[in-house]
Amino acid sequence: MNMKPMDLQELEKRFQEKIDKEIKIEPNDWMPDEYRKTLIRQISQHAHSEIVGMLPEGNWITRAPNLRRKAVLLAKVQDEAGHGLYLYSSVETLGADREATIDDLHSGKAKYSSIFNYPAVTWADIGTIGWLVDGAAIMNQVALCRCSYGPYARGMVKICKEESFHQRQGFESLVTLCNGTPTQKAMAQDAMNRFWWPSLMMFGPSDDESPNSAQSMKWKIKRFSNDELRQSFVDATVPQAEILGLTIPDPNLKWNEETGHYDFSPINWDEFWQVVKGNGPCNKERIEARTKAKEEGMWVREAAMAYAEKRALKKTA
Ligand code: BYC
Repeated sequence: MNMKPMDLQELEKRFQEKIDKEIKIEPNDWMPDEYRKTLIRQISQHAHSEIVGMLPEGNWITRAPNLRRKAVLLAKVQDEAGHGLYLYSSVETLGADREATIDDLHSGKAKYSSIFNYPAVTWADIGTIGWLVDGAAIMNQVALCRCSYGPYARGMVKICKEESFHQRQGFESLVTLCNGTPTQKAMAQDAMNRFWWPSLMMFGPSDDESPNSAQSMKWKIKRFSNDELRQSFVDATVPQAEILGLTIPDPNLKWNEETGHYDFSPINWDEFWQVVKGNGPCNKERIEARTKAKEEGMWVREAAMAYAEKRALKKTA
């Protein structure tokens, strides 16, 4: 844009004033390029997480232990697809091209949540993903319902309603396992042991290692810091683990009377960055699955485009 520096400063000032007054930013409003870029980055990565997140659970639909569990899991995975689609639409309102966004996922340029690079190896993993992974996701996403960008905030309201159902279905599934045979209980504990730390990593690097946080908080894209949300998640989840009779795999987990929070051990950030950089247990498999789905679905998109063109031609004729 050909604009004098003063004009830009004034626009930025007015933009920040709007944010400070809690007025939502809408797609046609003026916004700083960096605000737009940050949102495209975060919302597209969020969309990718929903879509890649369908894979570990989708793998269990055919192996669910009964018809009720199968129907519930099928509906949950379908919900995740819906979340991905709302979020891709929300990215488009910022002027981003959906196909290019998806290509960035497939080429490894765009990130998606680290958690989905861990395998779901037993049925207990499915309950645990619902309980811990969706639980962590809600903790982060409830705050995003108040994000300064209107389309993202509104999309998150519906997503959060569904996520909270997901979290409860996960917990309910684990209640059943934990009250089952000793083998079933052990299976639940094993899932807890593998998913606890990766769930804490979902909130992102600690605040002093989070390059995007300060600006995102100022723009009210983020309302709470990564560490604040992680702490709220730990505080909310420990009593739930007690109800299930599961042990959290952290010898240093302890209630702190002074802070009114649980203390916990340091996170293995090396593992986190390894997974984010593409070296987690399932990164390769996940991207291959998404790329294959795109290739195999190409004919459907081509047919839909051809049909749309034909209809448009008929209309003009
Ligand atoms: N994994 O400066 P920071 C779900 C990256 S899906 C991978 O703190 P920011 C579900 C971060 O992107 C829910 N990368 O960043 C689906 C940044 O790199 P770039 C997913 C991560 O953006 C199916 C760098 O690290 N939820 O619910 O201020 C089944 C530095 O971080 C991660 C969302 O996507 C990670 N865990 O804060 C079941 C929520 N953490 O982009 C369930 C929306 C950080 O600069 N996203 N990075 O190259 C957010 O709220 C924020 O983007 C984050 C990170 C809190 C995740």
